[in-house]
Amino acid sequence: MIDVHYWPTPNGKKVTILLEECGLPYRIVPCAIGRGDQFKADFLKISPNNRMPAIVDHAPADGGAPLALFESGAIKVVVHRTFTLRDACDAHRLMESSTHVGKLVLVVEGP
Ligand SMILES: N[C@@H](CCC(=O)N[C@@H](CS)C(=O)NCC(=O)O)C(=O)O
Repeated sequence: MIDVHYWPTPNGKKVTILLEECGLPYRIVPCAIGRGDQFKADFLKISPNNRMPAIVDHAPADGGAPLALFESGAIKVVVHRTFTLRDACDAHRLMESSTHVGKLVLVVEGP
């Protein structure tokens, strides 16, 4: 199950809309940006630029350790690839390569 650290803004909805469209299961973890949840230490481990949305996959398909990813563009790449490839993919390689996509998107789009 994927946790989506979320608040109902356009950037948050980009991710949940795609998850809904793909029919992939997920759980919402509220990240109330108005009260400063994005600055909490546990959240900054997931999203070091203190922005939501971010995701944590607690049970990757390859059975490995939990995986975290930030930046809506990178998350959408993972959701799309997961939907396309389902269990045929290596979850760790997918997330690790998408972390680099996330950094690229951060540089291109800004925080
Ligand atoms: N480029 C980021 C932008 C995310 C973003 O700006 N999130 C805002 C809400 S829409 C946020 O978490 N703001 C908290 C803050 O600025 O402290 C993405 O697409 O994920």
